[in-house]
Amino acid sequence: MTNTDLMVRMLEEAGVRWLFGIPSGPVLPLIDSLRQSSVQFILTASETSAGFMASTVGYLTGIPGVCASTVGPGATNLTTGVGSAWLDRSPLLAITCNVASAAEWKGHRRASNQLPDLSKEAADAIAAALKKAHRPLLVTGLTFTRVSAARQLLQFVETQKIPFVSTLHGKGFLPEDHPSWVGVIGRARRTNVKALTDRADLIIAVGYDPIEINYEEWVGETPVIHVSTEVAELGAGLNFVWNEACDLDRAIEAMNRLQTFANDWSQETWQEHRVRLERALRPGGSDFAVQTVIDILRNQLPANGILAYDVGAHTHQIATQWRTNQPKTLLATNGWSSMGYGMPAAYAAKLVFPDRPVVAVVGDGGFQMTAGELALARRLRLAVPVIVLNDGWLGLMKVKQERRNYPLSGVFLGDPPESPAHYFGVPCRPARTPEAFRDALDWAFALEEPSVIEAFIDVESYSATVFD
Ligand SMILES: Cc1ncc(C[n+]2csc(CCOP(=O)(O)OP(=O)(O)O)c2C)c(N)n1
Ligand SMILES: [Mg+2]
Repeated sequence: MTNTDLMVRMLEEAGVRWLFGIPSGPVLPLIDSLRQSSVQFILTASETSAGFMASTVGYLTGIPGVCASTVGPGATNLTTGVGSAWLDRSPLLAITCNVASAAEWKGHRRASNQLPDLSKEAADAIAAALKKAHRPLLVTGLTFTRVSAARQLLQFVETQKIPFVSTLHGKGFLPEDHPSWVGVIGRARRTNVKALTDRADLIIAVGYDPIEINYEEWVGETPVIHVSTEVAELGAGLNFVWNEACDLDRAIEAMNRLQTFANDWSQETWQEHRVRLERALRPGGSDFAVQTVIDILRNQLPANGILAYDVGAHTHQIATQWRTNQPKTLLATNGWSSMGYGMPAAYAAKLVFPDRPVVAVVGDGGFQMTAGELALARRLRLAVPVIVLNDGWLGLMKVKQERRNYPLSGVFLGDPPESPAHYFGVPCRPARTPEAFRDALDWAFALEEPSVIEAFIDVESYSATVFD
């Protein structure tokens, strides 16, 4: 048995099913050992995508996603995906080739079963704070996505009759059609959401990871109870009344056993807030803007369908506008936040769940970075529609220049050309109206192969929704 045979056997024993990457001379023995194994080698167009695909498999399955590259440029390309997995907290194993070096990497490990059970102390702290509070608010985040039974927290919400918000990553782990749902923090129409969260006089953060949005950016001096597997950093001005690392599942169980504490919120307040938010997300102007695309797609994608999206102005809009009641139906990067994530993530999701509809939404800038992966989708016949938001701009950069009163410069991609019949053999259709987009989606979902839909949207609506 060779070293690479042994590596591959270990991957098999861990339940790994795919290894993503691009070979080089030193990687060839590994590729050769894979041939006889249950682990499939998936050739990507760039190592960056291999890293994103591995990160997505890790997130969806809990088994580390595996990627491999050559030394030097392969490894530096791969690190973009590795960084993304690191900050999105996805298990990932990256394999590259060795060069002689004295450097030694020391990792650290802490299994979740080593976390103290502070459930009683946490529940006591919450009870004492709830007793004093008039308008408590619950927030969930990235760490909450790893609890065993996220839905159980709904019992706490309903017993205490309190509203909840989430971060982008927390979406779907509590149902977003619940009367207590009041939004997503820090994304499109953030000021609408902040108008409500600013009224809270207690923030109960369950599984909140500041990697997405630092507390400093939105909580002010409001008392915070931080219940998570990691303690939060004590930023200046923050007012933590509880901040301990503990077993989150046990803490939620204890929270559910608390008696009801009265508060001053009313469901009407939350309902009026939601109506205002929905309206603000859909400013008038063009008939065919990002919000139209999102509404139509939401309507046509089944509840168990998976949407992977990229990084740009559209990320902000999707995070606030998209509604889901199902965990892990939205794939996005929100820490490292690298463009180019959306397409590989969607393809990885289709490998993991071949029987579920999977779709990618990407900006035209991100598409130009990753279009080569369409060749991968064609080779593997991954029936994933890629929706390109062809607005002609690095939309997020355009909005940022406007907000900071810079003249627009260096952010125009050019007027989008007519759509080609195909990219790398993957068929493509244009959509310039809501009707054409609906038809194109029907066409794409009926195909048993990959497709591209180019939605020629008006960029201007972002100026009203993103960073406002
Ligand atoms: C690899 C990488 N480079 C640059 C950025 C900074 N950045 C964030 S969004 C964005 C523009 C994205 O444009 P596009 O893909 O067209 O999406 P849109 O904003 O138009 O929705 C840029 C340049 C980034 N996040 N990642
Ligand atoms: Mg764009």
